[in-house]
Amino acid sequence: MVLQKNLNSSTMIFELINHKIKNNQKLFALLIDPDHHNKESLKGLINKANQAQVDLIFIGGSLLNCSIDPSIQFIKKHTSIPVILFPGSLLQLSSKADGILLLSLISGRNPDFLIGNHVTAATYLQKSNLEILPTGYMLIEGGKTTSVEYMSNTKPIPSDKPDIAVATALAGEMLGLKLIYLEAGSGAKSSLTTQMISQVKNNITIPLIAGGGIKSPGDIQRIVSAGADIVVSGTAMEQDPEILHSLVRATHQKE
Ligand code: 1GP
Repeated sequence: MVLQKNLNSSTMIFELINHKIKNNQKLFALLIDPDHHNKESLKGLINKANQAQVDLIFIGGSLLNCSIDPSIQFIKKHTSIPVILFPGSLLQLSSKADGILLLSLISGRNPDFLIGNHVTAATYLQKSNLEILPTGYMLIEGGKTTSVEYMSNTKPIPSDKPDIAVATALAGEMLGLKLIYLEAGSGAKSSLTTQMISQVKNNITIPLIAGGGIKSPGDIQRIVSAGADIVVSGTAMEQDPEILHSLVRATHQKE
């Protein structure tokens, strides 16, 4: 008798991440907020992502003006880069993507973002073919109030308290989360500190994602050298899509 319906069994994205890490490679994730694009700009950005050899595409945002499905279908039509939901809210679920960062906002104490929304979404996710990537999402102070801080109604971890970040990331790993995501917030004034990244990295064994306010090859070099396995950048390409190539190159460059 089958007592348990199979949870989504695909592990393709997770294997890709781990394979790269094992080979000492870093990954670049391009964050696309569909609200900030029309078809033409999206097509241009996807072409650039293909040429630059972006590793992953994250899709999501704080608000949503329209259904996310058409944007994902459009992106998937033009690239084979894995498309992963990075949902700002339950409105951003879509079975058209390849996977989902199932974010638990472990730096905060808002039950909706720790477990509540997950309960609401669980049956939908079970029926979808999305690869589930359970992620400990940690908001770190980035020099200004960011959308995620405001929308999630949670306090970020102070940027000069790496010990709190380490303990939070450790707790996330001990709870069985598969990735840790340090987030300074989209458009953060200051990106994550080297000290915070390296201390978290030195204390966990699961892959580390870093994002928020990363906009130059120099930022990327600093962040990957500090120990991030995956760097995420979005706003920089909205301001100047041409910069994508140099950001990906800096990520892939061997130290
Ligand atoms: C991903 O939210 C960030 O972690 C994206 O930040 O838009 O500042 O690149 P930027």
